[in-house]
Amino acid sequence: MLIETNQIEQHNQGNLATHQRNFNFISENISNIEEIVEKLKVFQIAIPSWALGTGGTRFGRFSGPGEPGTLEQKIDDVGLLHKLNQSSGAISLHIPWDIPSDAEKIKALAASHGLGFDAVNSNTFQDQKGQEHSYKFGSLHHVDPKVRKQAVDHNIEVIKHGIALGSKSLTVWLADGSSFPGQLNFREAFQNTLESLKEIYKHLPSDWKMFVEYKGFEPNFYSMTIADWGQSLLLANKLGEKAYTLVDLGHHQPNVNIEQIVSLLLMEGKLGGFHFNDSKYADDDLTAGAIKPYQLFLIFNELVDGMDAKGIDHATGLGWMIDASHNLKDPLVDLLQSVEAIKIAYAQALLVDRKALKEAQQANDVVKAQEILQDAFRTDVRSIVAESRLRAGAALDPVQAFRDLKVREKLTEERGAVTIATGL
Ligand code: AOS
Ligand code: ZN
Ligand code: ZN
Repeated sequence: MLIETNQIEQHNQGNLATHQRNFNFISENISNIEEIVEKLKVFQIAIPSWALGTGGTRFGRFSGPGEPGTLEQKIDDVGLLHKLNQSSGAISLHIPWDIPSDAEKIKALAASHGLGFDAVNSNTFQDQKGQEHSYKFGSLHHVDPKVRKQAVDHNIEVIKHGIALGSKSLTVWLADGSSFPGQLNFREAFQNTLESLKEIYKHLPSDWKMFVEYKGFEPNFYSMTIADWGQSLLLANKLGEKAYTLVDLGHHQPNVNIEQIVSLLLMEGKLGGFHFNDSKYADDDLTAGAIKPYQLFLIFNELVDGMDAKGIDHATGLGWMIDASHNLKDPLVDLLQSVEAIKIAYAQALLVDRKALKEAQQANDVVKAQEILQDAFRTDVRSIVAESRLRAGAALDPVQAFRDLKVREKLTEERGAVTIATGL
């Protein structure tokens, strides 16, 4: 093991006095602090296999040292994250980038790190070597039934890999769309997509979910065939009860009220899960909470409110995942920061005085309602999140521990200084 339990304990010893002072201070003002700490402790955010390396942009890729080159190494990396924060208990695989040659072995390796398998992701946005038909003009929406069939078959293949690993959901994200007016018949593209998804849906095991991810633009710049939550919801409703909408925070135009979308999808029982990231412009895939932490809090505020109203378990009711890419920072550190930001937003949402908020809303007391939300958002909950980690056996300060324990240096020694992780 690259990080030993006693090293985490040592790290915690060094930080304990300060932590306890901070935690005791905040605990005094929160009556249900124990309940909040417990909820945070069990809340896990899955890590996508493609976020473990340096992504780059079309203008270049500056790969980092010690990046994972194999599926085994990717699982090891998520194992390291989980060891440090006990909050990243699952990995989300991408087929064909992560095809497991021996599912049982891969499962055992993951289990040795305490990891499970989150959603499996299909890829019909790139052509693979030896592939018969090209996805240049789309996949599930394609005008040619042969292309659609190839893409459907790929998704069925992905489900099979997922079954072998113990995954319980399939995420479908399509690059399908058009870049010029007139290129596509919108209705036919939508119908073709629906028919293709129906075919895939037939192959979904009964205890699985299908997540239909939408995206406003990119790689197509005039229309995307599943462009927004309305189009995704339309498909999910037509497909059936195992189909849900997946919200990737970066897939909206700037300033869209994502928290309202989340609230209504939850109300309809059609919110399947999340891809967390942050952005200034669109699909920038930056560290969660790096640009708009208040928005992240407001989203969690709606999540907590909506899930409690429906009796949905916070930890297991939805698919929680990060979808990010890294050009500047060490990917592992970036992921630790993202998980922390998500948990901070969740903790703040748990602090909201819902009874008082309801009363303020009923009384049209706008000032009070704003005060209630901002009071929660402006509370420094970092020691509460740290306490939940401490109780789970994780590091009080995962980023500091990562650096002090020289994790990247050790990975570089093991894997080499010039490495390129597979993925976006
Ligand atoms: C693409 O923009 C989407 O966010 C996808 O969810 C994801 O990044 C992709 O499927 C990774 O391959
Ligand atoms: Zn995504
Ligand atoms: Zn994206």
